[in-house]
Amino acid sequence: MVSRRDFFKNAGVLAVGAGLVSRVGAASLPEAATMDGPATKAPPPPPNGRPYRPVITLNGWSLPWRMNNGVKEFHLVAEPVVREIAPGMKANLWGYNGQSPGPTIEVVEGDRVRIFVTNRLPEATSVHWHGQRLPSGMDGVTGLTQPAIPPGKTFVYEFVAQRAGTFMYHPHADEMTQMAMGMMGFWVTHPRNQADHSVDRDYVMLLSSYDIDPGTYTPRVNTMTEFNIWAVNTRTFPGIAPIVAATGDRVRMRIGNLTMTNHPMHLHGFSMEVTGTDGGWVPKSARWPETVVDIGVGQMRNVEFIADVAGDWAFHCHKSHHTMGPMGHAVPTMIGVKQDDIVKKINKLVPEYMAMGDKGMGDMGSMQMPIPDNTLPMMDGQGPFGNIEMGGMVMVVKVRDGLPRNDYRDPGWYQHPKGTVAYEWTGEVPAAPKAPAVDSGKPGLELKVRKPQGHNH
Ligand SMILES: [Cu+2]
Repeated sequence: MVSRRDFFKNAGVLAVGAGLVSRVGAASLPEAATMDGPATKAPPPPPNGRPYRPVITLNGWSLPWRMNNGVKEFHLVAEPVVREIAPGMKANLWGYNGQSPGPTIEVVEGDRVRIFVTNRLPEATSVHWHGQRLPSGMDGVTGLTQPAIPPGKTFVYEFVAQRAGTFMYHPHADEMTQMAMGMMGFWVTHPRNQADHSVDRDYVMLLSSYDIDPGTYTPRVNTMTEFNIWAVNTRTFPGIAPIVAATGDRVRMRIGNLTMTNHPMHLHGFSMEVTGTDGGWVPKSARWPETVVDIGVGQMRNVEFIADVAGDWAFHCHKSHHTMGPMGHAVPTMIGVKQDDIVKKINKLVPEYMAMGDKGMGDMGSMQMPIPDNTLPMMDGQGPFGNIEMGGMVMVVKVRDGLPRNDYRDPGWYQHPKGTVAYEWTGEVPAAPKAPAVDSGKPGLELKVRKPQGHNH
């Protein structure tokens, strides 16, 4: 038996009395659990209701509930939060129950769910349950299906989780502001039959973006497309927890995109398939192998792969500017430009001016240059072989032999078997094959290319 107290303790959750909400509602509202840090909290098995295997929210947690006459009751609190986006940078955001993204809500297909939403923001809000089948009046669109939830008030949503799958929640009130401020969360409805769609490890991650000037704390909320922070569960690399799996595990990653652009997510080392979307499960016969899955704006994708090769494998957005730290937009290319003298001159006028790399940007991470306070590490993930030279939407899938089933701890860096790491060649370099000779002939004539020998493709 897990007592309610133990449940909260095990979940690493600080329980906060509902009395903070309102005296009248205190007697009937479930506790509003809250979270104070960005560490991943692996949820305990469900204390009551139908069984399921919980998902792991990277750098996040799942919201506890109480059972009330067979109804699962949750309490979401929309409120200002402080989120550590990566070590060295915190942001003043809006979120739910202490963090951005809000806690993941996990239920089982067929559950009747009641969600109390308390608004502690300075403006009205609502919650839209993205992807759910529910009564129209529970869909959370301010003005269209309900009045907005004014500051200080609590509304109730109630519906049956009809369909197993992957969903989100986010405001449908002043959306541009509220989503730019980090208001979003995951919803997973587990299948009634546990054997359906079962995997060994099930991770959830929301892609979000922010526009926060280096040295400041609050996002610009009128930015439309030019965001400068590309985040996974409101964290950036190297601040994102690893995706841990045992060799041979079937791994699912449920990815939702609440940014204003698409993200082609690329998995190294494995082949993955889209097994579901926010619209439902993809039939087996309709799946195909990919190493890059594009997640469009507002879309959700369940991707699955067999983690059959041990190692440290990158999983990242393939837009290279989404794997950068806090770059500005107005940085000119400086490759090949000798800057030493000019930097000294500029520094007399602008002490904090930094030169951008003249041999590329790869050396930015290792520069010991002063950067403004509260700025993301710039391409500064330290790996076992040096600087990883990426930030933003980058994760590491860590596959290890013989990991216990419920072990999600960071196993450290992969120990490569002898002879399996790329290495510097110090011997004689083999002669590079010569390019085929080209006879350019007269202008306007076809190029004559000598046939390569011994190759026939
Ligand atoms: Cu991207």
